[in-house]
Amino acid sequence: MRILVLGGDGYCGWPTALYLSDRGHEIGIFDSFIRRTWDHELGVQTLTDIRPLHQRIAKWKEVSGKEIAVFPGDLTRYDHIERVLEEFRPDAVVHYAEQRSAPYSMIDREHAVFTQYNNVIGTLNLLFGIRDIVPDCHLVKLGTMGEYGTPNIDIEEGFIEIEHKGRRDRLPFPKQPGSFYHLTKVHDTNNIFFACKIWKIRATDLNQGVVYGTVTEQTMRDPVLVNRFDYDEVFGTALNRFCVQAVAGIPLTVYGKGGQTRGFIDIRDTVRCIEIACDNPPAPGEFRVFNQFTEQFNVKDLAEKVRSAAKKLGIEAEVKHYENPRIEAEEHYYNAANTKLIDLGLEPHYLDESLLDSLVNIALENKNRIDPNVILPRVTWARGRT
Ligand code: NAD
Ligand code: USQ
Repeated sequence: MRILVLGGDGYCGWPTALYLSDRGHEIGIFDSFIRRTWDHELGVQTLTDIRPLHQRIAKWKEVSGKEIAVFPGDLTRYDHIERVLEEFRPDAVVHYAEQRSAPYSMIDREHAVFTQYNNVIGTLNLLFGIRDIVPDCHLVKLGTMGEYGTPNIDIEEGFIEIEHKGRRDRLPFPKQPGSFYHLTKVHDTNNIFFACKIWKIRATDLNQGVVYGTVTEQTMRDPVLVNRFDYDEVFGTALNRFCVQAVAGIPLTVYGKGGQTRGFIDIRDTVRCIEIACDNPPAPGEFRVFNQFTEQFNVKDLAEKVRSAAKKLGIEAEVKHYENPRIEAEEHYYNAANTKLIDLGLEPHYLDESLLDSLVNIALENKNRIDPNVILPRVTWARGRT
């Protein structure tokens, strides 16, 4: 297949592009590199020493013999994506190209507006581009488990059968997102669902949980192929952050009571899920939703797991409950369905000791790059950046 990876320079996009290239697909990467600019804006750097995209691509060609085409461009500029769809003519577009940090979207009005514009308008441009240029192309869109929030009922995969006043229907599962970022994913979902209905576009919305890990079989082949590993308060996610905090000697930052339960997924499963979605396209006009996570954890238990993994490596880490910068339920029911990708062949990598060891070891190897000043939370939901 010819697969265009939007956001292919990012944390999920780069290993996805390599994995799909390795599996014999023809890959193009479309990216504006704005993610690297946000690091400059925030004064942070990823734990790992990521290289410029042209170096990454050249090294991949050297180690695999495979070419990846690069299309610099901004998805919020229709002329940029129009040109690439016309030239590359993808069979599938994997859309990762959004601002994905909840705290970034809560910094202030400007960052909230930027996030909503970047994500919603970018996806809308893509939908028009697919309709007009590659109508049979399969849109594989990254959504988030956070679209559902934490309802007091089981979470289904996108839709729920409801009986109301004696009548039944299959309706979109209710959405209760927890940040202006998470809200953009709900807006995208509505726009994509509508476009499928009226234009017969085929789309898969992957509601992904929090991703952890950094290494895949392909990124391991050379240090130049190394992936991002964010640990700062804005872009770092729970498990990855805890591993770095253990090594930095900072008490692990459990927000509030720590009963917040989320779906989690290993980055090696992220790339496989994308392949599964591409290999099994929906029918024209079909809008389908898969919940893309493999296990549920609450953040307190996750921090404890990291603490014991660090202990085995001779590191004494402390787990601390910090005042929660977010407004979210800290103790709640959570039970989300995730069978559709498994039914299509996903064999999950579950979080085990060896993976935790390897993550703590990556943090140890890069200890000199850890900046302790960017770890504690400063962005609050109530007041923005303090
Ligand atoms: P990332 O920030 O590392 O990568 C996103 C990439 O998209 C970056 O390279 C960035 O430069 C690019 N980009 C952003 N806006 C763009 C635009 N307008 N035009 C062109 N390129 C643009 O993020 P990630 O962690 O790889 O996440 C990828 C996707 O997966 C996002 O949509 C995110 O919401 C979703 N997701 C991520 C996680 C996670 O834990 N990382 C979990 C669930 C869902
Ligand atoms: N949390 C802590 N301590 C920390 C960091 C986070 O307790 O140091 C808590 C948060 O309060 C939250 C949970 O851990 O309850 C998850 O936070 P996170 O920062 O790991 O993840 P989140 O903000 O939800 O966002 C990440 C990605 C986003 C993706 C989402 C999937 O950045 O792109 O959409 O995970 S999901 O969580 O399923 O919505």
